[in-house]
Amino acid sequence: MRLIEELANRHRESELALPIWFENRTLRLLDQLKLPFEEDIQSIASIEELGEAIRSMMIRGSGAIGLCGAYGVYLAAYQSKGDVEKIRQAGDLLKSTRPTAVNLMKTVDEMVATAVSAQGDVVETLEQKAVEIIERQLEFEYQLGKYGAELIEDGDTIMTHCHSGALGGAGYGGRALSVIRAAHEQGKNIHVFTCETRPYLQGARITAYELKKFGIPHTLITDNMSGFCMNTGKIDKIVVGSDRVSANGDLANKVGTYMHALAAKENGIPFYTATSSHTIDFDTPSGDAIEVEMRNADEVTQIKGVRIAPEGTSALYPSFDITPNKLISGIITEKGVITAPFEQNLGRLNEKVNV
Ligand code: RUB
Repeated sequence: MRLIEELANRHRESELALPIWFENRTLRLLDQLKLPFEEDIQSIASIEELGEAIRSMMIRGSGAIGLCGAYGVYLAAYQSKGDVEKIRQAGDLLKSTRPTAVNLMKTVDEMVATAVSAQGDVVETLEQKAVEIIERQLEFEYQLGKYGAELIEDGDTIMTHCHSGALGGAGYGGRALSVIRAAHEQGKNIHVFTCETRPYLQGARITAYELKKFGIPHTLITDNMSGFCMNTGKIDKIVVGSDRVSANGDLANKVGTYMHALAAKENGIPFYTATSSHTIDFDTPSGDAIEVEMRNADEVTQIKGVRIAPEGTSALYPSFDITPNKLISGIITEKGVITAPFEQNLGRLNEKVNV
């Protein structure tokens, strides 16, 4: 436990906002459901509790739930004293929580494969692996932030959707906010329009909270205002995160993203997704093969438990939508910015930078 606890201490000293960490041999996470009004830290005692925290959106965002894969499988290893069967079951439980974000699946698979092939002590081997995954994801945030910031000009207003930030990632800025934070740290005078993101309000509750923390000027809009803002010249660029990018560059991201991308195309506004190579799913050929998580209709008919529609109203909540690659100007990754033709250029991702 020493290695993984020291990592959290180091990260806190580097002004990172951590979504999840180990402290005093206990897994802790910041309850994102209570933001921005309360910074409530929850202790997680079991893999079942972690699974429930992910399902309930207490911890969310594709990067952060990817980290849950590393922390969770290590927790199972620690508690079971390295029982590989229990580790595998914990991995399956975590993977069943949210189907769309591919990072969680990949991280769990990497941890379980490490357990299966471990030569020495399974618990120690998995602790080292978890630390490696967390460090790697953080490094990706710095790198993609640097590449993405090159696309941002002094004076730009950037629109983002949902929350693709530090608490949805490894602590620097996740994906979209790593680009924005890096541009701001470079001294560029930027302004951010954040869409509130119905029904869970991640944009209003969490993106606005982080932008305030980073000292980045911002304006909150409701999702249905984005077309007006684009059409009246208020937006220069759009940067969103990504829960999964298929091999041809189609993008699964928080529902509403597709609508913004259509309006961006119509108005000639560059539309970027910030992601990492780990979110590109080469096993999924195109967006129509991505499973879109359907959540409980109560989350639409109620806000924080308060009913906003008549009793008995039926509602639909697809948690994500698919933006086809033809609407995407570039995919910002830790290896550079990928542009069309996406299928070909994503395929060369491992070889080339800035294709
Ligand atoms: C979060 C969401 C974010 C993505 C992308 O979904 O859709 O826009 O996670 O951001 P939820 P990132 O709140 O349902 O988990 O790529 O930074 O994760």
